[in-house]
Formats: sequence, C-alpha cells, structure tokens
Amino acid sequence: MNLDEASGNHQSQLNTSDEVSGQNPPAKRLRKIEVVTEEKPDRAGERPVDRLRQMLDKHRGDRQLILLQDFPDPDALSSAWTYKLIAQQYDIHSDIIYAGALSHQENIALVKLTALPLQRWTIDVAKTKDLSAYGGCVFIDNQGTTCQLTNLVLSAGIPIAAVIDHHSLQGEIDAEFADLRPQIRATATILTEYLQAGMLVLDGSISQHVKCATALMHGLRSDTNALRQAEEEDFLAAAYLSRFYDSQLLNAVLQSSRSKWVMDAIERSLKHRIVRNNFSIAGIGYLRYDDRDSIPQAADFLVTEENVHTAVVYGIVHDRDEEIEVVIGSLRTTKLTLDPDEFIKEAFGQDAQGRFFGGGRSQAGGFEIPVGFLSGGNENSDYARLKWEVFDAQIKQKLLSLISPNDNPAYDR
Ligand SMILES: [Mn+2]
Repeated sequence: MNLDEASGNHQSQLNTSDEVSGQNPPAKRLRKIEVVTEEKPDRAGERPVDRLRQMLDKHRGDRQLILLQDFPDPDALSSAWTYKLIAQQYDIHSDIIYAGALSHQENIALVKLTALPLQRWTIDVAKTKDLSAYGGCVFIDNQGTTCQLTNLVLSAGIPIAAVIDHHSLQGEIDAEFADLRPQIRATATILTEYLQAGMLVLDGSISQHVKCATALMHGLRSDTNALRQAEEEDFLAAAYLSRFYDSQLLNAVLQSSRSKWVMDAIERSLKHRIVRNNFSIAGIGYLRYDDRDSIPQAADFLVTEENVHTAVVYGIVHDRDEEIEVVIGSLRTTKLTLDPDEFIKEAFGQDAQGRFFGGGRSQAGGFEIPVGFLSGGNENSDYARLKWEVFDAQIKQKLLSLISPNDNPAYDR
C-alpha cells in the first residue's frame, strides 16, 4: 500500500452500481465531451450509432476491456453484454470485468441464469494480466469514476475506445467514442436503440439473443423503477425488447429472494430511522463488504413509507481484504424536484483533493466517505461504538442542515 492509499483515498473504490461518486479523472486525460442525443446529430452531423459503427470498424480484430462499476447493476451488466455482442460483429473480442462484488441477489441470479459472460478482476488479479493485449477499454453505465480498475488500465496506456452512460457528467474523458445522455433513464435504453438501428440483428431462435434481450429488459426496468419512471424512449426500447425477451426467465430473476443480511439491514434501518420534513434517515452501523448492496435495498424500502419522499441509509462498510473502512450511503427519492446529484454534493461537499464524496442520477444517489486513519480496531467494542457514533452524528448534521436547518441532531438524542 502506498502513502496515497494509506491516506484513505479510497473513495472511488467501493461504489455502487447505480450511484456515482463525484470524483473527477486526473487532469491529464481531460477533454471536453460533447453530449449528444440519438435524435439530434452532433457537431459532425452524425448520429451516435454512426460514430459507434466507425469506431468499431476502425478497431476490427482488436481486443477490448469493458469496465463496469465495482458493484455492477442489471443496467450495467446487460448493457455491457449487448456491447460485447455488437462488437463481436466487428471481430472485436471483449472481456467484461468488475473489481468489487456482485452483491445483490437479483444480480447474482441474472448472471447465473443468463450465463452472462462476466469476470471479476480485483486489483491484484488485474496486475497479473497482460494488459498490452487490449487495444482499447470501454466504460458502460459509468465514466470510470466508480471503478477501481480505471487508473490501472489507463496507466497501462490503454486508450478509451468508448464511454456509454446516462449518469450526470463526471468530468471530461478523452474517449474515441462517447455517448452520454443524462436525460435517458437507463443505459439499456441506449444500447437497445443501437440494436434497433441495426448494430446487431436479434434472432428469437438464438438462445443467447433471447437471454441478452431479457437482461436488457431487466436493466431497463430496474433503472426506471419497474417502468414507473420510464420515459417515451424507455417504453419504445421495452416494446422492441418485448419481441425477444423471455418473461419466465425475467420472473425467475425477479423472484430471487432477499438474503438474511439484507433483511437484517432493512430491520436496522427501520429501527434507527428518523423522519424529518418527509426525509427518512437511517444509520445502520457496520456491514461486511459483501453485504454492501443491502444499503440501497434498505433505502428502497424506507422510501415506500407514507409521507416519506426521500430516504437516506448509510453504514460503515468494512473491506477485510484491504483492511479499510468506508462510510457508504444511498439515497432514494420519489420527489421529482429533488436532484440527488445536487443534494449529495451540497450535503457532503468535497475532499481535500476537490473530489465530491458522492453524486447521483435521476431519483437515486450515493456517497462514500473514507474512514481513513480511524479504520480498523473494531475488536475494541467501545472504540467501534464511538467511531460509529461520530460518523453517524456528522452525517445526520450534514443532511439535516439541508433538510431542516433548525434541527440539530447533535442535541436530538
Ligand atoms: Mn444505469
């Protein structure tokens, strides 16, 4: 571990799937990305799909690395698989990798039931790989800020071939092809549009195509709250996928049950929640790295309470392998006028390097605050309790100063 790591600079390392840390990439690889939409041709007068075709054509025979966020969600998984199948048409072999954990039971079920080609590369595994075999890397449903392999891959000199995402712009990235559409609800919608534009002709008699269409349908549904927040583009994409997807397979994925750890996190969030001005806030204490996904699931649950429009759940996640601790939180909101990205950036601000502790997309957000020097030592239960109380009080203060400036939780126990 180098000094930089020891300083607790792990903010980008443990991020969730659907949430984005506000971290910017290093200045040296910055270049302005133009945000374009499918309907509106960009500066060069081309649709994204035409520029994608050109990029893939230029890289025929290459090998590419598709990097997912550390905790990949169905939108990321299905979109990456679709990109892989599209790229195969151009004789491009790609490997889909992630560094964190597949912790949500539905994601594990999705990967198992569809045989989705996915590899887990921790930093140590990645170091053993011959990265020079790859002619380009691709970020899908993320912009590199929520993936702990980004720096390793970029410092190996692998150019960014593509960035396809729907999160708010996380900074500027030097990518050969970029299709960033923050107004779109799911990356799966963008990839489905590529399919509709003929990038890959789906065939209902090919099992892999049916499974991929099912995965896309699941990705699209899970990023749009089961289509309840879907916009016209998402419905059009879902209508197209409906010709190919397997509804029984999707049901099997959706019926995967909650683990004991998730139930436990929900129970703790119910017990500890405080409700102020329609915000429900719950600190749930310590969690194992593998159970990290129970935080967003608890937030999903709390936001369903009557008179609550926004839920924030957080806990201290302990990574045994790396001996580090990070406070991880999730926000869920049904209030259309609340921008999770803005709310989280304003509540928690930036670290000493000017990086935000979190950010978000439509109706969901997340944050990560390194515990740093205070990490570990939890076998001393008094110390562990004190540490939790300090972080808990500080997070509540920051949130409540935005939610109800007249309440100070430090005196509210
Ligand atoms: Mn997404």
